[in-house]
Amino acid sequence: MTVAERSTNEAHPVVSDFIARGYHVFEAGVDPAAAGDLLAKIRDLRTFDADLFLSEAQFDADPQYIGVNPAPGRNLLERFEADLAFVENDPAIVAALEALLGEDYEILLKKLICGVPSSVVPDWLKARIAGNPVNNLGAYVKAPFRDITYFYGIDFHQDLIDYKDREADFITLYIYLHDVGTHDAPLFLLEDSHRLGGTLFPHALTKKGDGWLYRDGRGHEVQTRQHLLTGTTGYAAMWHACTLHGTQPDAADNERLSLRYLIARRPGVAAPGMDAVNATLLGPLSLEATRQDLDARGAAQIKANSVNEA
Ligand SMILES: O=C(O)CCC(=O)C(=O)O
Repeated sequence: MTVAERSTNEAHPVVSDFIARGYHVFEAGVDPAAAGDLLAKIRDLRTFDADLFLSEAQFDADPQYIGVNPAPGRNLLERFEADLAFVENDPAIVAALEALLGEDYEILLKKLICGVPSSVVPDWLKARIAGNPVNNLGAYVKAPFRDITYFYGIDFHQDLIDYKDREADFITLYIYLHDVGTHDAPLFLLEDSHRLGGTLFPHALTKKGDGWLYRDGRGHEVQTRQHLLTGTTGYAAMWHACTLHGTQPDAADNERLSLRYLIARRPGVAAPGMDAVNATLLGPLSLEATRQDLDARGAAQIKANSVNEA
């Protein structure tokens, strides 16, 4: 890369937004018609109702907490590769990814996320998971449906949580496949939270003003502003792997369906945009342990949830 190209990348608004706030919203989003077409195909394949779930007796007969999320060979999006061009080839998205991650960036993971509405979550399950910080429902969903990730809310977390010992050299890209308002379990994102680098989950957050006071346990703190990601079909936003975000349980009658991508610099390829962002962080770029909320089986051992107080 030439010096001129390097300074162009560092000047890209996605890089300055990541440095200033820890995230970037694409003003124009991605093609809403293509998003709507994909949504219709997904809805033809899957009904998001109470039939998704195991019975309590079935679950208790053999609780499985690991291997209950999309993975290669068990990912609904694998059959929609061609339909994802509206995201992956969108010029604004591509330009932003190149500015942050350099050329030839790598998609680590792409999957469909469903925010499951309260009306379809069985009562026995609601009672069990009340107050848990991470309500990923994969463990309770019938095996054939585990090609999507199902959430009933998740407390503020960093996407670094799933990548212990990995550097925060990747971003998350989120696309809404339909309009998402305040009652559709929108993402809550804490501006400036990326500044403290990697910290252990659950995070030390105290509600203050229009945001949260966030401490890293190492002597630093930052006052964050809470930003609600609401928008219309094709809404697109990107954030740093250390940016705190979460969702409340979906109080609406309808599921929320979104695309979630994790995208990284390719090993050995220059990523001056991300390097410039990471040079501004106060804390570590990687962690030996990222969470302390689970027991050895992967079940919740802590009851605590900040985002539900937001
Ligand atoms: O979509 C959701 O409800 C939460 C998703 C999220 O925060 C994540 O996947 O990291």
